Amino acid sequence: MTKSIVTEPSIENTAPRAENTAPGTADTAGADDFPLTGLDSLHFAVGNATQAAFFYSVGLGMRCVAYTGPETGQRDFRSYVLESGDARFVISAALRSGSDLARHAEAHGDGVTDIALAVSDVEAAFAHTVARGAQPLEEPHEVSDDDGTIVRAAIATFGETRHSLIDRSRYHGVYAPGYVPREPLGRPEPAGVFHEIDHVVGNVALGKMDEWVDFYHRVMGFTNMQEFIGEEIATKYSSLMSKVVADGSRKVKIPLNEPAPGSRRSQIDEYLEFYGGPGVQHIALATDDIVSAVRRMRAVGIEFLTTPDSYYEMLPGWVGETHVAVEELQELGILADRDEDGYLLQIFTQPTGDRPTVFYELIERHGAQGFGKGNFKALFEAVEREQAKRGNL
Ligand code: TYF
Ligand code: FE
Repeated sequence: MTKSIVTEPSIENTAPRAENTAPGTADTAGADDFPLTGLDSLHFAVGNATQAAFFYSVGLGMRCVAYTGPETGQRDFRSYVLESGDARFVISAALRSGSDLARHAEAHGDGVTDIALAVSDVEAAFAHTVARGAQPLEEPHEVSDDDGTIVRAAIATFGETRHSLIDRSRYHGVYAPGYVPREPLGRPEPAGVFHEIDHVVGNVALGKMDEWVDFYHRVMGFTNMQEFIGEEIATKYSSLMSKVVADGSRKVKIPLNEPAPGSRRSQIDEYLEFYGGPGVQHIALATDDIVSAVRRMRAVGIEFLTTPDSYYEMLPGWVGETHVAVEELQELGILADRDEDGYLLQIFTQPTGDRPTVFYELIERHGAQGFGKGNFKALFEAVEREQAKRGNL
């Protein structure tokens, strides 16, 4: 294993391969579980990390904990680490043109470069995925400072997105070598608005969803979750198809969308055009108190999709009781859904950047393990109203 000093943010995922095509499987023998312990972090390449960090602090109630940049000896980029409960975002921007980081921001707008996975054995995880056809991006290596050692590697996934594989069990510093502790920005309240990442959604090109589902099955050992948007729902109103893959422990859940051919222009087509290819579409943030979360976010100017009053007239009939009165759900625009195991409350922001690409979901689960199937119609109608306002429907 090679050693190096700070390598973050390494975002290039440019080795030649067919556009949007999941790599084939070199070796499917053996059913060893991919040894995944959870989501380590989400990494963003943005045009202005200083302002984005402020947005995530004030808008999403995250706490800035670490920083690297020119003042700490990092001459090429600034990077802010923000946390909320178990969720960690690393937000980076280049200081001059020409780097991979600058190119990523130029090509895609602000977006996710890396869905970093926590693993207990980086070398085993890397060998496992590469043997099954994953495209290697970074060989396993160690990064160390006085606070310990992080082991990391990376493989490619859809578009220019990567999965870093990270073991930080022997690291005790604030985030990683090269980073220094940083005061919170924007006076965050002690309890954030969310405590973990519930799921991360990828948009892939027309006809590629099953290839990427297959990639997660064969390479990562993920399995399908029940919820999916098939042709029937797609042609009726969603204009997209979707399947959900998850690791064995269900800690990492990745719904994958593709556009559904039809008369309307799919919201996924809109994303693919403006993002410049496949990538992360939305990040669902798990909260224990969606009502307070939405109130706090609305108070600082975060905008959500709107839901017509007719939705709330129908709601009690099929969802029944939740711990929040329907009037309060309606006031805040929160959606509700129920399945055999319980109910969930959810809401979706408008795209949070300039391009109609990345947005956020807040989700409060009370038993239900789905993704809000009962809301798909109302949700996709709301998305399409916004798409029409942008002239993209
Ligand atoms: O993650 C999900 O599956 C739900 C539903 O463009 C959804 O949040 C699916 C596609 C989409 C927006 C929401
Ligand atoms: Fe979602």
